[in-house]
Amino acid sequence: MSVRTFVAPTAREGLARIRAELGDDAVVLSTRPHPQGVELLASAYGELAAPVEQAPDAASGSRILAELGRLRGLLQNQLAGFAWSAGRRRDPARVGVMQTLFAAGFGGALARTLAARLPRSRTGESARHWLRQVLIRNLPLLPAEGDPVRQGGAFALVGSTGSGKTTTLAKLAARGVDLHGADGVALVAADAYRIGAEAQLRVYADLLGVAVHAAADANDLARLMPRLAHHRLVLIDTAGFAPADPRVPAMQGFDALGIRRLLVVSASQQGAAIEQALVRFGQGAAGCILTKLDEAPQPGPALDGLIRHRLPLAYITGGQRVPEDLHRPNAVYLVDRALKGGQIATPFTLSPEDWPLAAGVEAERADPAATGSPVRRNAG
Ligand SMILES: Nc1nc2c(ncn2[C@@H]2O[C@H](COP(=O)(O)OP(=O)(O)OP(=O)(O)O)[C@@H](O)[C@H]2O)c(=O)[nH]1
Ligand SMILES: [Mg+2]
Repeated sequence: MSVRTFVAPTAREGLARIRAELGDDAVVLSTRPHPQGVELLASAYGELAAPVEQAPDAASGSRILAELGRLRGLLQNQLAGFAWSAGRRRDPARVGVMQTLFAAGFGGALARTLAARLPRSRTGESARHWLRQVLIRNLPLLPAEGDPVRQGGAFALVGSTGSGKTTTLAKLAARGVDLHGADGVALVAADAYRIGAEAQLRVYADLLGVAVHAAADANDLARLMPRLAHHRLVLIDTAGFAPADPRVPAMQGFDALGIRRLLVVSASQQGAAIEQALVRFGQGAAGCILTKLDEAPQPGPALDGLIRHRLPLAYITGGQRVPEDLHRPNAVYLVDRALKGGQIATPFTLSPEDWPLAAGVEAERADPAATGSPVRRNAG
């Protein structure tokens, strides 16, 4: 079977040429953009249907298998595209929900789940309103009475390197001093083996007038904790690790010492890095602190992770200033920030003409008349 390549200024002209040269029943296997317009791969129907005349030898057998595999890929590509365009025609509101979420950096798993739950009656503005409300309702927040600083107890700040643990701990400590007085708060540097880590904490402790202790390892920490029991709030700074670091699971050992973990996640990280942090550090954590919102043009991936993992948000931070840049989370603000992030034009955002391509229907791109006007990317 021979597959031929045609290049034409438009898909329509390409199809006309294919028909002229290969016959009316020629099969278009795929199309894709080309600097001169569009490139089409096509085969005459008769050739496609032609039976294999002789038993193939081993070499030609594997060539046939390879060709069949390629054809299967092309076909899947086309079918995915047809499904996309059928879905878009049948249910533009549902597709619009997915596009809004993708543009804001939310992932496919959550986008598909939410789009599937969009009530039939919701379209246009009403669908956008529904999406915003669903995100707001599903973003888990620690209630005010569960505020770790107000409630008191021992909390270890854990998370990836540089996520903002020590700076956030200083902000929490300042808040703790406001609520419980300097005597009510103690700090522990549990990453004492790192040069400068304890010194960084001591600077904040001195500024706030609170006690600071160092724990070289888990045994040290176990010995220290009972001695700090009279403090209303004990904040433990830990060393940052990459989520895949083999030392991370040992942090679950804090639980046995009565220390609750607060996962510190930078909102400006990639979705995949946030997901790893949630999976590796977040198991059994009491809550999450989302940092660096001031640096995150698209906090969508972070909200996506919190919603899927049901990890409640305790605080957010939006700057380096201690103690000013620490706030209790507000779901309306965060969801609106995330959806607004979807309106930023970046080279990483899919544009309307990329959507069918991403779904596999390159053919539609070349012939917009066949599908009607493209769905708006941003539902704002
Ligand atoms: N823009 C911005 N910067 C922040 C925020 N929180 C922390 N930082 C900065 O991020 C950098 C790292 O902060 P640290 O608090 O040292 O982070 P860490 O998690 O303790 O780092 P390691 O202990 O090395 O794992 C510092 O320059 C902080 O000032 C924030 O909310 N916004
Ligand atoms: Mg630190």
